[in-house]
Amino acid sequence: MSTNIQQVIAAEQNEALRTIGEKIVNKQRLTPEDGLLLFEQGGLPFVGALANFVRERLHGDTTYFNRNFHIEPTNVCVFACSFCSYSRLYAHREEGWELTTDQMLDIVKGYDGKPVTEVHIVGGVHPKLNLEFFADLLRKIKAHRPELHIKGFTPVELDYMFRKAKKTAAEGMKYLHEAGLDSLPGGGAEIFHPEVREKICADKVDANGWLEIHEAAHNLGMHSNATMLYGHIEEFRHRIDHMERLRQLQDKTGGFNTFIPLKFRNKQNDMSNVPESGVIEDMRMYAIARLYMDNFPHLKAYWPMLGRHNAQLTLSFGVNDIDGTIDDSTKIYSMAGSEEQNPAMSTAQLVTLIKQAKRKPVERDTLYKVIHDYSNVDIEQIDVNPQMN
Ligand code: V47
Ligand code: SF4
Repeated sequence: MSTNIQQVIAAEQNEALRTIGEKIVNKQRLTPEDGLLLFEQGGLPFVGALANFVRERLHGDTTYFNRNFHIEPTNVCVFACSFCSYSRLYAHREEGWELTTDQMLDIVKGYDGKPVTEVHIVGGVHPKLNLEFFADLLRKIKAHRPELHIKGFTPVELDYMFRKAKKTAAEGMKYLHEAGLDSLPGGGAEIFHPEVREKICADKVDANGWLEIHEAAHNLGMHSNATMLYGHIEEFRHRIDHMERLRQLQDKTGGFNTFIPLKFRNKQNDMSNVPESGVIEDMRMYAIARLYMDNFPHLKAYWPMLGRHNAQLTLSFGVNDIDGTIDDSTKIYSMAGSEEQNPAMSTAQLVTLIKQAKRKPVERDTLYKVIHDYSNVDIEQIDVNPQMN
C-alpha cells in the first residue's frame, strides 16, 4: 500500500502544508499551530496519505482487534450530559436499569469456555453504587476468571466514587487496582476545553480531574486509553487543545495505549439539533489525530459508533485498531442512533473486514500482546474452530 510520500508532499500547493509534510517525514513533532492548519486547510488526500505513511512506519499493515464484551452496570446517572442518549436521571430510575453483582457475574460466567480476553465495564454514575460495591465486583470477577483483563470505569465514575469514599485519586486507584482493576478505558474525556465542557457536560469531572486520575493509574503501572468526542459544537482549536493536553500527559507517564476519536451521534439526546459530521470530516479527524498524537502508539476506530464500513475506511487514514467482537453487550451507541443497533462481530467477520482493506488482522490482548496472527488463516477454519470464533 505504499505511496511515495515525497511526491504527495511535492504536489501540495500550500507551502505551509508542505512544511508540515516534511516535519512528519523527519519525525518532528507538530505544534498546535501546525495541527490547526491541518484542520483548517489540509485536504483529505494530503492528510490521509501522511497519516497512512505514519501508520505504516509504526505498524506496517498490522491491524489489531480483540475479543471482548462489555458490562454496563447501570444507566442511572447523577449527571445529564447533553450528548448522552443512554442515561436516566435518578428521579426516573424506573426507566433505566441497575444490575446486581450476581447479574454481572452471570454475564461473566456466560463467557466461560469462550476465548474472550477482556471485559470492559462502564456505565452511568449511580448515587447508591459506591467504591466498595465496585471493589467487591472486581474481586468476584477475578476469583471466577483470574486471567480475564478488567478494563473499567471512566474518571467520571471514579471521581464520584473516590470523593464519596474520601480518597484521593492515588488512594482510590490503588484500592481498585488491588481489587482487580487492570486498566482504564478512554471515556469521559469528551472535550476538555472549558468553553465546550461547560456547555455539554458542566457538572462532571473537569479536564484536570480526568487527567489526574489517568496519571494516578499510570503511576501504578496501569495502562489506559483516551477518547475525544468530536463533531458537535466544538471548534478545531478545541480539538487541538484536547489532544495537546493528552500528548503532554503521555510525555510525562507513557501510560496511554490508544487514542480513540468518538464521532458524536445525535439521536435521542439534548443535542439532536446538532448535525452529525460527514465521512470526509471523520476521516480527516482520524488522519490528523494520527499525525498530532505522535507519542500514542495506537489509534483506534470504535466500530459500534462509526459503523463497520466507515471503521473499515479509517484503516486507510491512520487507524491500526478496530476494537473487538463486543458481542452485542453495549447500548451507549445504539441508543445514540448508530447504524450498529446490535453491535456484535464474529472473529471471522472482523478478520474479513480487515483483510478486505488489504491489511493484516492480528488478535491482541488489551495491552497489545499478540494472541494470533490471522493473515494466513482461512475464514472457514475460524468458523469451525471454537478457539478462534
Ligand atoms: O465518554 C456518549 C461517548 C464514551 C455519545 O477505551 C457518545 O477502549 C458519541 O469511552 N455520541 C464512552 N459518543 C465510551 C468509551 C469507549 C468506547 C469503546 C472503547 C473504549 C476504550 C472507550 O461514549 C463517553 C462519551 O464520550 N458517548 N454518548 C453520543 N451520543
Ligand atoms: Fe452520565 Fe456518562 Fe451519560 Fe454523562 S455521558 S449522563 S456521565 S452516563
